[in-house]
Amino acid sequence: MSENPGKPSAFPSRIPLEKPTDRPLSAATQRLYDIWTPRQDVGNPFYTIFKYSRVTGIGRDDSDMSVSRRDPSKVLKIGDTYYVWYTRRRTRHIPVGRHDLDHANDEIPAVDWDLADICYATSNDGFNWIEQGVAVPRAPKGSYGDRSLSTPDILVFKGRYYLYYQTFTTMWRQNDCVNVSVAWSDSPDGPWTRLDRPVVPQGAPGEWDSCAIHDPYPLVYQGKVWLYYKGSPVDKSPGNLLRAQGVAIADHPEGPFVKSQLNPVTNSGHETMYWPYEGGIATLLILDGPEKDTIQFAPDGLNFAPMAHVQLSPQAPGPFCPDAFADDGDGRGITWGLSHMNPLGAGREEGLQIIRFDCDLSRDSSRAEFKRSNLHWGEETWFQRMTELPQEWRARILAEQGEFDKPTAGT
Ligand code: AAL
Repeated sequence: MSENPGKPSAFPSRIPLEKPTDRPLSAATQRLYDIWTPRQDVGNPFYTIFKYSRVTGIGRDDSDMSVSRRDPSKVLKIGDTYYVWYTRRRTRHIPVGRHDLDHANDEIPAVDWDLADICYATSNDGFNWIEQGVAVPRAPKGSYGDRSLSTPDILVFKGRYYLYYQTFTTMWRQNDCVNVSVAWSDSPDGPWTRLDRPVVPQGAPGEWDSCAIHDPYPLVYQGKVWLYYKGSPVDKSPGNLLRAQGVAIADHPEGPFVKSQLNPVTNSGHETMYWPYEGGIATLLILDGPEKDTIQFAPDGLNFAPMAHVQLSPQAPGPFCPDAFADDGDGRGITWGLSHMNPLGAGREEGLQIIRFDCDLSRDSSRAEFKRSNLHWGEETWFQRMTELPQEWRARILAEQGEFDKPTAGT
């Protein structure tokens, strides 16, 4: 109790678990109760750190071709075997890049996910994988989906398997404009039958998803197929919503899909993953937007709220999520999955590798090691390609700081 009854005592070292009403609270302390949790990171079920492992079979490729394996699907466990599907490009040439498209052709890819097929691999432990080969190949030349199939995800619905993927026809389009199609099979090992038509169409001109329907991510929720996706507009100029996620819902995996009127349902996230959590849906938003690197929760699958900030998020993650299609209102969460890594860092994409991430976002695990904060990074982090100050910037900064760096006031 404070010595001076009119003056509230200092904030206690042990954080009250209920929001205090007997004292003024700063905006930050109010957020501790209104947005985050007084239980801090260690007690936040939506907080985790991520730890990464190289995997065999679908990781680093030592062939003499230019190979990229990327954008892994959710991981399924069927019997004792894990399955994953992913984009695989295997070409003699590296991609020319989106600014040199004139030199792309039927042999030379435009971008890293051009001239690709949907491949799959199996594993007994999630670390050591065996590439089984092509699951869904591109369509015959001259038909829908003949250029590239990429960025798959998997759905199991009423005993049948469905693979959704970005479907590029004729040529990779500037701004990565593309729609999503589907193939189905009665076995995870195929054979697969392509539907050869869009199932989630692009938006109308001027709409937020008028250029691209990317990263299809199906779950079964409220008795229907909920397909979350990244949308992007044709016009990428500043001021346009460039990275956001929407959801399209259907009674049947082949559609028709109806886009939610609340779309976009996230305001960030170039990459994402979603998982059922309790009776709602949780998501991790990655890379782009004001809420990047946050884990969010929507009790209705639509209205997401940030629940935790995280660091070094897995990129293009596909979690092992055994209840992704259970629709039992009791989502248990996730502890691992696969993601991809660009060994060259951002920019040049000449061949990505699949890696494994582990975390603790499960209601059934308790792994204190994954609830730590205060992470310190080693030298290779501070001085890697994306984080070391380029020499040209050092020269520019030196040239400008004479003007910017005023003498310290009062000295
Ligand atoms: C990925 C995904 C989509 C994009 C490209 C390949 O990270 O967002 O699939 O088209 O990049």
